Amino acid sequence: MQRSIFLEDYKTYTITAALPYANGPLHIGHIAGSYLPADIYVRYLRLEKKEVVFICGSDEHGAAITIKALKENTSPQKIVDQFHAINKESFEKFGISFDVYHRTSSDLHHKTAQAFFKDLHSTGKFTKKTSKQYFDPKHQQFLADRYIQGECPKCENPNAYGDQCEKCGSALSPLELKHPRSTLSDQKPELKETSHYYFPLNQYEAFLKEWVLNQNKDWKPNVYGQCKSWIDAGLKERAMTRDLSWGVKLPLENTEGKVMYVWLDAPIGYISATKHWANQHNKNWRDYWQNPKSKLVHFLGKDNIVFHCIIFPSLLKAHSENYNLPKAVPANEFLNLEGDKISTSRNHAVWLNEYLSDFKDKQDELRYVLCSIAPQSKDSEFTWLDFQARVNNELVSIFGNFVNRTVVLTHKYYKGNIPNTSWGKDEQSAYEQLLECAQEIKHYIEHYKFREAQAACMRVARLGNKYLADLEPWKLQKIDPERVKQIMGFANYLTLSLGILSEPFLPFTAKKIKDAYGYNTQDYSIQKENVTPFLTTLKKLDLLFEKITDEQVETQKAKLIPPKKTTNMPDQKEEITFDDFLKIDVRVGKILTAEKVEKADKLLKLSVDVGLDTRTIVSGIAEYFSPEDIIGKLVCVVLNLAPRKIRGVESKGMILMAESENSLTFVSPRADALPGAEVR
Ligand code: B3M
Ligand code: ZN
Repeated sequence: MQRSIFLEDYKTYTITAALPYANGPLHIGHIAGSYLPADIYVRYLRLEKKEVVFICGSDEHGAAITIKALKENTSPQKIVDQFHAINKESFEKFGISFDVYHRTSSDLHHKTAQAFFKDLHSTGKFTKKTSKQYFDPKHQQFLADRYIQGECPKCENPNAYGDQCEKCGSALSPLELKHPRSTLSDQKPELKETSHYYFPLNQYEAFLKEWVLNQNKDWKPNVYGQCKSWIDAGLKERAMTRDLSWGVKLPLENTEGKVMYVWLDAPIGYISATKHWANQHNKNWRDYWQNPKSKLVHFLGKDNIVFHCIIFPSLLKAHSENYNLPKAVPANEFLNLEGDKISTSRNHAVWLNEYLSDFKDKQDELRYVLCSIAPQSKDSEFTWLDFQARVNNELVSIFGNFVNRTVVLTHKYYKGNIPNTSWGKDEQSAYEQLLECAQEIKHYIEHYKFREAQAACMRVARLGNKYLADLEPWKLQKIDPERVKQIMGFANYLTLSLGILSEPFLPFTAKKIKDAYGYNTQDYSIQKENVTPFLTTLKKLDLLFEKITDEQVETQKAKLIPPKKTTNMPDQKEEITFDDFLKIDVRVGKILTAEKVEKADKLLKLSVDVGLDTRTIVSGIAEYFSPEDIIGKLVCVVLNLAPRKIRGVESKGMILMAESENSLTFVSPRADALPGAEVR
């Protein structure tokens, strides 16, 4: 077994986990990709008594949040306030032990990001360029590539996006699309001149080749490989500003309406979060970002690799102060779910907040399974059946079973007072295996191999089960109680060691075990001299894990299947924006007169008081209603439908009806609604 890399020893550790966008809840893909591995690593560092700051927070800017606000007719601030609170709480409940969970909408972040921008600008690190970009005249805003749709020039797909055609996979630029339209207003966008600040990434090629490709050959192959293909493909300048109202304003004169590009401000969010934490804890943030004796590690998912390994390091390099570059970026691949990609829009996901309420106090069960299947080197898959199998066959049958046997026997034979005796050769040999497991756990964590580390931890539980099963103290108690004391003394030693070693992976369970022994030190050592002093009494402990039932599995699986249609009603129509909906002017109207239209069996000619005027509307309801039935009725009228001539009669509007196979009914307001009242 290789020795610990802590031989290099750093003074402080700056550990970041990607800042999730505050526009939706977290799902298990996020957790398995970034937050759980980061948390395991950090908990381990703390147990090894390292000075660590574990940084995260909400990424609260970007076009996606602005668009969501627009669509939901609310403000970006309201959206990020809502999801910042939800996600912060989920992380806490799940035991992700951030030292700080900051926000990029905070004042401190805006100031920090602006100062960063100013440094780069004033030292000539940006170039300014003017170009023509699509602009939505209705919404008075420039359109991010994703918000322009049109016909793909390669395959004629009418719904290609400004950055990509999802049908043929071609990478596109907005100007290549035929018949472009804004996804905000559905209207044709205009081309308008705008100036932006660009970061010439191409000038950092030599630096990146040396730093990433030469000096960081030990990075995970998936990370190194992605960096290499980016660098090999040739680096291009990238716009660092956007025409948006939501974001960090540029700290320059005459730049109204421009903000920093979200991928420039978000990683600076790590720095502002550190400042926030340092202010509160009487620390110096520079010790964590500018002291070469600090180790910076970024945890993230594969879609963020380029930003953390190529763009952000180049920006840090360009800054006039000496910032540390990451020592490692142990990014994970993607987690799939029940045979399909996780999809937020299709609701094909296991949401963390829902899991936490469906499975009360079962954080460690999900942590265990997500760590076991983490997509460390390639995409992997979560299924509920596999979740059940791992919990039942591993946590319940191996881990829980061993601890429970120790607890039960110690109480049965000694009322919880742990016998203190010497060790024989069985104990000595098991001790050596325990030390070996502990060494493996450390080695694997230090090399970001968390699946392997957790498996090594489970070997301690297996070792304990085997130790008891081989020696069968329950058979010896009557004939050799002295030997049983020895066995049970050592079984307790193994149990507490398991509690200590499992804390990075299963912190809630570890705490229960440690508390049962009154073990109260922050230490990751399971050496004899460190553990034995705590082996005096063992409190009673409830079962640590319970089996996941088939019903629980079925309930969770059912959540993922889109609800079956129970009627033969037509499918939902294509989604429209709130603005589209607002275009329709629906009012309360009162039918004043009604008469049949000559030679048309289905039509009635109505005069309707719509508050603003009394107008003629022709309606196809004669087969269901006779004129005398409906005079005086209150109805809903689409007021602004373009007038149409029907059988020679001009119809100005439409009466809303609820229609299914054999029935037609009016959508009628209550009697106290007034003609002209708006229906929304
Ligand atoms: N918010 C992207 C994401 O959530 C982005 C990460 C920022 S890390 C500085 O995938
Ligand atoms: Zn195409």
